[in-house]
Formats: sequence, C-alpha cells, structure tokens
Amino acid sequence: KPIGVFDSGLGGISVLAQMITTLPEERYLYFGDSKNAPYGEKTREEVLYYSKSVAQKLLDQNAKAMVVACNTATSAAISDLRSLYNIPIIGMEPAVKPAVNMENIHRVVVMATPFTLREEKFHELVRNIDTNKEILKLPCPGLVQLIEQEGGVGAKVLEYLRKLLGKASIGKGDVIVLGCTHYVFLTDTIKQMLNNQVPLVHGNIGTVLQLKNQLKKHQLILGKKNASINQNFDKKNKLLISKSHLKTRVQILNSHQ
Ligand code: DGN
Repeated sequence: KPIGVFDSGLGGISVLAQMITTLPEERYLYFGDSKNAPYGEKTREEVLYYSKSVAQKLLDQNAKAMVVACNTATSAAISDLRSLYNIPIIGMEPAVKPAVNMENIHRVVVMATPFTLREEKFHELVRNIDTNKEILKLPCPGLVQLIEQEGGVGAKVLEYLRKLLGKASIGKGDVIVLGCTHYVFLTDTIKQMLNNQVPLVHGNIGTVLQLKNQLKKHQLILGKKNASINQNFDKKNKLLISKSHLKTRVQILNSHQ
C-alpha cells in the first residue's frame, strides 16, 4: 500500500524528496492539485473542500498513511481529515520552534502564504512559544503562482524576492522560516541574495520523522526484508535513487491530467 502525499501543485515534491531519502523502501502516491492552486489565497471552506476531495482520492487508491505536504491545507483541514479517516495523517508546521532556539538570532521572519499566517493554528503556535525574540510574519501573496508558472526559480520569482527581502530589510541577526512547501525550492536563491548571512529553516525533515514514527507505531513501516534497495547507499550513506526505483515506487498524479 502506498503513502499518499498531496499539495496544491508542486511544492509538496520537496517533502516527497525527503520522504524517499528517509524511507526509500516505501511506495508513494503524490497528488498535485494544480487545477485548484493556489490554495493560499482561497477561503477556509474552499481549502477544506479541495483537501477533502484529494484525500478521498488517495484513500480510494488504498493509501495506508497520508502526508498533507502543504502548510495551507494543514492549517485548514488537518483536524477534519483526521476525524474523517482512520489512517495516520501527518501535516506541516512552520519551523518557528527550531528557529527561535538558534543562537545569534534576534528576529524570526516567517515566509508563508497569507492563509497560513492568518489562521488560528499559526497564532496558537506562536502563543505557545516562550521567547522575547521578535517573530515577523511575512506573507507572500502570489509567490506560489510564480513558482508554479516558472517551474521553480525564474525571472519573476527573482524580482519578487528582491522586492520582498528588501522591504523587510532582512539581514544579519534574522532567521527565515520557509513556512510553505513551495518556498523550499527557493532556499539556495534566497541564501545567495542575502550573501549567506541569514540561515533558513523549514519543516520538511520534522514532518518526515513524524511520518516515520507514526508508521512504526501503527506497524505500517516496511521491514528490512522489503528494503530491496539497501545496496543503493553509497559510502557516505547517501541514497542513490535509480530511475527504475522511482518508476516503480513513486506515482505522481496531477489534477490537470
Ligand atoms: N505549498 C503550499 C503551502 O505549503 O502552504 C501552498 C500552496 C498554495 O496553493 N498556496
């Protein structure tokens, strides 16, 4: 049985990549809901509706667990999905906690969709963090569309980022939290724009570790005997994922198809 993963487009692929690295023997079914993207500028009801219908599609394909690889959909829908379905469902959370604990940092800048930053789930997260450091919300309306259009970083994304980072005068002493799975693809670009003086954090690894724990807890994780690609680890223990491995283990669907 596969692990279902979804996002409103290609952002969740950044989480999927981490999942394949951490849990290479599993099978994955990724659904990119590009037709209804971007979720980040829709109403709560709309995001909830789309998330439920995608989740149902994954369930229909026998998903044994599900990762909502989208901060926006997690904010709107995770509790409803958990009460609807009886499989482990893991969501995203902007990595504000690890960012706050970093040394030599005075301000935590959270880049996310307008939706994620105005939802109660985010306010609750910040309320529960005990810190005197400033936490600055930096909503990025329109950025997901540009990333989707340009398939990553193109001229428009670069221009958007230049303006955004300039306006918030980001520099030494800040840490940036990438609170949207699409933005993880911008990591290197943002670092370079800020002359490597500002650290960036995101929640992908945390989410995948939670997935791993949940699979273990529910005895859904594939055992060593199924881990047929162990030989694909090189000396540095880095995974070399072959194309044939990806073909048989990962299926990617898109709502445009
Ligand atoms: N990738 C989504 C997130 O993490 O919030 C955003 C997608 C969107 O449609 N805005």
